Amino acid sequence: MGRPGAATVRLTVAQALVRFLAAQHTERDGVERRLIPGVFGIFGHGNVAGIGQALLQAAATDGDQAWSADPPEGRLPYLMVRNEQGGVHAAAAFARASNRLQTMAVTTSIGPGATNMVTGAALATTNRLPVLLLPADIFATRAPDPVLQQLEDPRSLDISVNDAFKPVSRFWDRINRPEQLIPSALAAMRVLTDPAETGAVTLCLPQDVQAEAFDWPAAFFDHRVWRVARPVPEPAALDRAVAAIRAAQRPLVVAGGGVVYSEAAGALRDFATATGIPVADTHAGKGAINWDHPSAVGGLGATGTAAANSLARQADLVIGVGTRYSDFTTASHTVFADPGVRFVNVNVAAFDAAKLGATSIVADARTTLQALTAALDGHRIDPAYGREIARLAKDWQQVVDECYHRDHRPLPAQTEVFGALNEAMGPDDVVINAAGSMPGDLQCLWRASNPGEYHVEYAYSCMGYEIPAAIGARLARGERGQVVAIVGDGTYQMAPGELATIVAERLKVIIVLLQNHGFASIGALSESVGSQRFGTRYQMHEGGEVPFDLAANAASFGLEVLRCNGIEEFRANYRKAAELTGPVALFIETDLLGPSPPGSAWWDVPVAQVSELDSTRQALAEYETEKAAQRHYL
Ligand SMILES: Cc1ncc(C[n+]2csc(CCOP(=O)(O)OP(=O)(O)O)c2C)c(N)n1
Ligand SMILES: [Mg+2]
Repeated sequence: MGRPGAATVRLTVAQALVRFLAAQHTERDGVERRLIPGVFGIFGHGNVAGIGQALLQAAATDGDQAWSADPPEGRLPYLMVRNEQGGVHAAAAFARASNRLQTMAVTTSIGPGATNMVTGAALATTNRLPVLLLPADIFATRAPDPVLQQLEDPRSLDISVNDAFKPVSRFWDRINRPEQLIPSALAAMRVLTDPAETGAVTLCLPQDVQAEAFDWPAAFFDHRVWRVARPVPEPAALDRAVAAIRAAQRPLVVAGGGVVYSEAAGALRDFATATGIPVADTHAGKGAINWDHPSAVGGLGATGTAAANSLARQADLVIGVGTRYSDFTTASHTVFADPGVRFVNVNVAAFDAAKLGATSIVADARTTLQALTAALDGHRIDPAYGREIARLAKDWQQVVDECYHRDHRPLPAQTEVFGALNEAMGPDDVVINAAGSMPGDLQCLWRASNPGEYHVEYAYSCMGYEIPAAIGARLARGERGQVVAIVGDGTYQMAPGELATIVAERLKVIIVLLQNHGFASIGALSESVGSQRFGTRYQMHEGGEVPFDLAANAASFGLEVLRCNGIEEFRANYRKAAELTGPVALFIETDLLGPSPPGSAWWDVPVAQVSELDSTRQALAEYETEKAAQRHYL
């Protein structure tokens, strides 16, 4: 195919894909970048001869393997990870830290290498983060079937384990013939770079097809720029939103990740300063408004601040910007309690914009916030409402100070570790976390002055994200600031493997390893649903603590490890860690039982409706009381 007489280039499918990827760029606001500056991966028989050979040719032009988020045109650096899931998490974190304007590809072998990526794909898609997944696949010719690690489905020879990626991908294709790569690669790039559609993009590459040669039209490899749009609000939708905001007595903004990805933090601050409307944030949106801005009221919902939740309960208009309204944000549809509450949602994705029966504006966050600020010129909230916001925000900051400085004994409370970190870290640093009791504490306590400072993955809340995410964040940030990943002992035991990558690549990250001998999070949840912390501690079969030494385990990867006996030593060791040039872990034991920050909203986790246990029956009574407040927003 192609124009008759047009130039062609003879390459394998894998070589063609690598050359194509090395020529893709994004552009927004006049700045052009490489869309995919590198590839993570693990080789096996499915990709070593195809993609592996092609990457060798693309990486080894001058022997210089140094990482750069802007590699020379035509080059595609390769970085080996230790688990394919870690590769996808690192790519997702890289994309998040790049405001979705860049991401990484991940190459794997077939079978287990491929399916190890399914969890990472789900995380990326749930978080609306672009990642390009290149699992190898079984022979398209089927000549040697069943190949090592082939599933074999008697119903259809067309099924492989890679079909498991379909529900967790926003685009999925299998390249069974070389020429299919052209439309498929272009479609893949469109989805990766579309803020409304983005997520995991999966191109399955049968291992024989990867090595097959074909005459490609030379134009397939031209420098290509994907323009990342800033869709403008439709005038009528803007008018409806402005009218709703002008009519509201107690409006509240909910700032989600869309504010961050759109680089709309400045526009949000201007909107809040001009109108006085309070701004609560979600995990993905934290830092979009600086914590000390007069309108900032902190995290919203199940693990939110008393200030944000109190305002949400009485809000008559909620303006959701770039949020997907997870159950943690809405406190499982209980936190917006005014009977007449209405929503105005700004989102690039129509799916999210329409949630909660909203007046929706399907548009870019920055463009829309600027338009709203202009259209609302002169409009301000009632001064009494402003005083209430200031009082609530001030009261909550006092709670934060108490949580940060408790002097809890004999082991410190986790919130004291966060206080020490928050006070030691600056606007150029980033804190990373995803699962356990930590995200909840961080959401209501962490003082962030810009969005880059806070990287908590709480859409998929996936144990095992934190360490690989530190790789992605470091690669995206270059030398800038400290990258600090907070890792619980549960997460650590599940997935410490990418520490090896961190050491091998000499990436300067600080791992804060919190040991509490169990699941503080699920333990507390278990207690609240009447399940008595069953199965949430690390214990020997015959009872007693498991004698692991996670600090020694981390040190065995080649990391510098500093053991911290108490908060003062932690503070001193953080200062040391910041000075070191290589990766370092700070190890500290904390109290499994808290104390935790005061809760002010609910989370729906159903309790057994019949039970032999008093604890469960009691929890059921409480559950039913809370559940009564749950509602639809129509
Ligand atoms: C992959 C995965 N499996 C299970 C869960 C459910 N889960 C959430 S938090 C948690 C325990 C985390 O333990 P740890 O890292 O020690 O943190 P802590 O709760 O002690 O703060 C579990 C099992 C999850 N979020 N992710
Ligand atoms: Mg733990």
